[in-house]
Amino acid sequence: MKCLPAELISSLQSAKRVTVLTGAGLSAESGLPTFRGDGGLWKKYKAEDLASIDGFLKRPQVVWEWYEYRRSIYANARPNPGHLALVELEKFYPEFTLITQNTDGLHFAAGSENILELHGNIRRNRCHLCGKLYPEKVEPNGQVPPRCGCGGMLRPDVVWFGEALSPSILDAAWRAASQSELFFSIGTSALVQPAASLSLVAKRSGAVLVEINLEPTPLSFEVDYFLEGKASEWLFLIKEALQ
Ligand code: BV8
Ligand code: ZN
Repeated sequence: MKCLPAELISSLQSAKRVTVLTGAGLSAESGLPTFRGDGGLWKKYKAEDLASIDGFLKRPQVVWEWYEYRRSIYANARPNPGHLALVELEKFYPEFTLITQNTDGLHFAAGSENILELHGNIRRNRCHLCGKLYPEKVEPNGQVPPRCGCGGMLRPDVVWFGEALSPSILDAAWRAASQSELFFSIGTSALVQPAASLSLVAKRSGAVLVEINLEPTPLSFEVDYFLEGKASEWLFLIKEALQ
């Protein structure tokens, strides 16, 4: 039977500025594959071939079709109790920032508001040349990937390996991490940079650092609390502790 440590409950109840970083593990309970766990996307495909600039420029059609396949899986995914608990936490705290590495849009769908999508959103497309944004569903106009009016190729509006994150989004994430009293790293393998550094920025700035994961990660020896198990189960207990 899981229960929250008493000191963590008092930190939860007294905090004013809380930041949460989520990864694919939070969406696993919505049926979406993670990247590095069993059955993960990077077990079947090579990340550098499909989620990188080089991979896209080398084989744009293959990459476009792989994202169309992923979007078909994401289309049926719904927010799970872990996403919904985070919506309640946002209502409870005066200052709450939700930083996500996930590109599935499920935090928006759940009703979270102050969201920073570090790695973009697979439910949008953009022109690789001029950056113009396009909706998820675009007319194939006979070419794969479809073309923008400027002639550029469309691609999902995500951040690929080797691409820089949006400076304004990264700035806001850095600021939230450095000002938070309580920082949660939830459902992430803490391997991808610069996202993974945000937990350490929070810790170094004096935040209480909490990790929720099925198994330890490279971050685990740095945290104040490691809550082993499913994100939705721990987030339910955290939400209850705030009622
Ligand atoms: C950049 C979008 C610079 C696309 C993604 C060497 C050392 C350090 C860094 C680097 C290096 N070489 C290269 C780099 C930089 C590189 C990087 O970090 N590489 C790593 C892998 C070594 N980073 C970059 O390239 C970044 N850009 O650095 O730019 C730059 C500057 C200027 C100019 C040009 C360039 C860009 C990184 C973003 C890449 N894009 N995705 C897409 O989604 O298709 S990354 C991808 O990984 C996803 O976004 C995902 O969110 C992210 C992180 O993965 P996780 O979310 O953690 O998922 P994972 O499967 O790994 O783990 C799931 C966890 O959940 C597990 O721990 C599991 O136990 C747990 N879990 C499962 N179920 C549950 C659960 N936990 C709780 N409950 C459950 N039910
Ligand atoms: Zn264009």
